[in-house]
Amino acid sequence: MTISESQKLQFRTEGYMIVPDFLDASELAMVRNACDERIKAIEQEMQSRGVTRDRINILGKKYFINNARIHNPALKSLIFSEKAAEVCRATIGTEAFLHNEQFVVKMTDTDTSFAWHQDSGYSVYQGGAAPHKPYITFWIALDNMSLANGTISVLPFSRAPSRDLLEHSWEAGVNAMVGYRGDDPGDLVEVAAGTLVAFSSFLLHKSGANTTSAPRRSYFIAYTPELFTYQDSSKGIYSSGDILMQNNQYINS
Ligand SMILES: O=C(O)CCC(=O)C(=O)O
Repeated sequence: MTISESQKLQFRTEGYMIVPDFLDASELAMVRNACDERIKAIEQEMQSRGVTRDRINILGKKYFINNARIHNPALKSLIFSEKAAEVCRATIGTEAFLHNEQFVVKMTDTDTSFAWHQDSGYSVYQGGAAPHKPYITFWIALDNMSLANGTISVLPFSRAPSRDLLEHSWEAGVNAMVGYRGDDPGDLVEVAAGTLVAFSSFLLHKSGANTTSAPRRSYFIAYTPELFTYQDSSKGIYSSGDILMQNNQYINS
């Protein structure tokens, strides 16, 4: 897999780029299976506690499932792959540490949209991370993504209020952090399963509701060019921190 000059240019100027067929058929099947296992596990766990809401998870509606690699180690062959390092090299440079990985699942429901935000907005304004250089998010479509099933929209840097971190605040009505309240609808990203959308953690994005009868699954992996701490530095490093690339050398963790 090579990243073209025009993809790199789009990333630099607009904050994102699209890599079709990032996953081959067997990788796609492996990641989908891992996702389906985690969905079952989170549903059982919430049911056993008798809760229907847990942070931004809503039983039967939407799930954000972190650190799936701990239960499904096969995911590490993708997270710590040479091609992941290649995308990092084309976007954040010569150093890359795992920041976070999670499945984002929207079951059939019209209440599954996700408001405008930057990923670093969640890190800083909800997670308590210290200010940091932008990191890279890999948003990988596990299903064909469309307006109907709640794909993402991005607000390219050239139309955004800023290429830097924006202040985010919690909005109870949408059960999410919000970093943009303007009227630009953004650009809808309709892509096939297996496609990677790689975007800066300072890129505003949102996603719509899933109005179809099938779950809509995405896999999200983020890598950071430098390890950063919490604002309260006594809490230590904010990211997962496993190394993918150091000094431009891919490390097979
Ligand atoms: O709907 C999605 O898959 C995107 C979720 C998202 O924007 C995020 O997890 O930051």
